Parts: sequence; C-alpha cells; structure tokens
Amino acid sequence: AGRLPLMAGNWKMNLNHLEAIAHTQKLAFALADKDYDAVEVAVLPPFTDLRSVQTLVDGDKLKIKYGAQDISAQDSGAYTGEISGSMLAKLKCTYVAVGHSERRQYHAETDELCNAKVKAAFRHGLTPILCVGEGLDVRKAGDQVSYTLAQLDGGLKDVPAEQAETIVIAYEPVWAIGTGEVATPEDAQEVCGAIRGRLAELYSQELADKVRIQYGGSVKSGNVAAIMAQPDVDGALVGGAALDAEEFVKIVRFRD
Ligand code: 2PG
Repeated sequence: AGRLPLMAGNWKMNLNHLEAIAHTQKLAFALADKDYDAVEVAVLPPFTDLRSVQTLVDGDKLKIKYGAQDISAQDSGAYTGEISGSMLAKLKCTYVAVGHSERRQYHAETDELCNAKVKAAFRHGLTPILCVGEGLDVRKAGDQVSYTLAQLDGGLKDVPAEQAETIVIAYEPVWAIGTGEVATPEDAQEVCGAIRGRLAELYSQELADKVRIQYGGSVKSGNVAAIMAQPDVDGALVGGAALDAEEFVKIVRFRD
C-alpha cells in the first residue's frame, strides 16, 4: 500500500568506531550506483560508533540513515550509563530500536519501560522501531499472535495517533533471532498481518496502512525476497547478516 520498505542493519555489540567507518564506506560505495528511492536503508550501530557513521553519511545523497539500538526513558540527569534522546537527536539519528528481545531478556525491559522509551523517542523527534515477538514456548503453544499483540498494546499505550502513524514495528520471533532458524514467510505474514489489524483497532485503518512493519530473525540474502513478498511485511531488521557489508547490500537489493 505504498509503504517505503525499510531495511535496517542492527549491529548489536559489534564493530568498533574504526570498523564502523570501514563498514559504512563499503555500504556507501556499493549503493552509490543505484537510486535507492525505492528502499530506505538504515544502520543501528553501537552508541560509540554513531559519530563515525554520522561523519560519513551526513548530508550525503545516499540516504543511508542511522539510529541507536536503545534510548533512555529519561531526558537527562543522574542516570549513569544511559543515553538520552536529546543526545541521539544531536547526532542526527533518525531511528532508535526499542524493546529488542535482547534488551527484554538480558535487561529485564518490560512493556511499561518500552512504552516510556517509545514516548522518549517521540519527545526528541526520533522514530522508534518497536520490537515485539514471541519466544519458543509461546510459539509451541500457538499463542504467538495474542502474545505479540499484548506487547504491541503495551508499547503503544497512550501514544497519540499523530506519533503512532510514524512508528516502525519490528516483528522478531525470539526463536528465530541469531539461530539460523528463519520463520517461514507465512509465519511472518500471520503475525505482521495481525499487528496491522491491531493498529487499525487501536487507531484507524488509514493509520494502520501507513505503519511499516518489519520482520527480523535470521534474515539473509537468500530468504529476504520471499519474506518481503508478503503483503504486511515492509522491511527487515537484520542482525548477523548486516555485519557483512556485501551481504547486507544484497539484502537491501532484494528486488534486483
Ligand atoms: C535481531 C535479529 C535481527 P538476526 O536480533 O534483531 O536484528 O538478528 O538477524 O541475527 O537473527
């Protein structure tokens, strides 16, 4: 429905600031010969690499966007080790991931905290990529849709429509993350379609039709096209395969 696909590379805790420069140069070079108006490309480096990436892509014609992997729910103050939305905005980040399953798992992030982070991102003009998705037990019980929609409801609580219409949702089934086990295109579509349906219930069909919903979990150049062919999948959040610049470029060029 005219949604611009968003292919985003989540570097997780990989690549130091010098490696980030080399990697981003490779991406810029490989994408330079193409007009990428039809696909939006973004990278989510560690905080310590953001300045390096900004220096390379600031004001370029390549339209490689970037953002952070997390954000503090607070705006400033005595929160040792946290990074605020205003700091990310100052570095001209476009996106910020919120509630990635690794944050939920290793840092005990709740839906309530994710909701506060979504609001913090919007306060600072950043676009949240809200990550949702079920673990293996939930999938085995067949409860993936209700589980994921509950995370969606929690993350969007009291978020007004004018903000919600710009959010990106990433459906990432935890059992498919970094495991090499990819969801089938039908699995991805089932939940992504349900997410769009819930957005229509929470807001409106017009709004739901605007929101981009990514799939994430062991996306590679070999499986991306089939996943992207699903009607409610509008992009991919790519982890492991995004660390190889050549492979990530192939994923971005899934239509070629
Ligand atoms: C993740 C996914 C996608 P991977 O954890 O977000 O980002 O990682 O592609 O390695 O499964």
